[in-house]
Amino acid sequence: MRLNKSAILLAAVVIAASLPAGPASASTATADVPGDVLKIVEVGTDAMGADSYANRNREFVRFQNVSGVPVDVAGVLVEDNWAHAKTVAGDAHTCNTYKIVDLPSNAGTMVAAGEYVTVFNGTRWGGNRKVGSEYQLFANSDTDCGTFGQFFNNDADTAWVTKANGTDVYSSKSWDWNGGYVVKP
Ligand SMILES: [Ca+2]
Ligand SMILES: [Ca+2]
Repeated sequence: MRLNKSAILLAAVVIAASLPAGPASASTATADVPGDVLKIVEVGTDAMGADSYANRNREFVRFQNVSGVPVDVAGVLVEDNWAHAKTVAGDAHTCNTYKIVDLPSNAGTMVAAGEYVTVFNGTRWGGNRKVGSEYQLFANSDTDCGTFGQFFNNDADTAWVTKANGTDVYSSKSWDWNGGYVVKP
């Protein structure tokens, strides 16, 4: 059968209009709106008492996959304001930054919908682990970074969760001295 051009064009329009909005298009949409994908839900800004190398796990950033679909966190950066500025500027730095390369109890780097990732600045005997719906990662911040490895300013700073380029921001949380040890959005 031979179709004329207008009939072919009409058929194409009908097919395009009838494509279902499935998971593929949903994930594309959320990827274009990073703020609706990974959201910071809590930041540990100040260890109780004197800040030391031993209690630097009291500094942490916890974020949640709020997109409704699995999200690949390979290359995701967790940084303070100083390191974030350097990343955006393309300046090399090793302090105050953590890049996710793998996840414990996970064959890859996909975080399921609703799950949490917490990056602690210290270490843990046994290393990274998954507890319930939370991945716990330990950055082992160097003692030369910040104050004994504690680098989120207690008085005012910003925690950032971004893609590897730094400019695609999933979430950020700023604080101006809050009188406590953690801040939440
Ligand atoms: Ca601090
Ligand atoms: Ca303190």
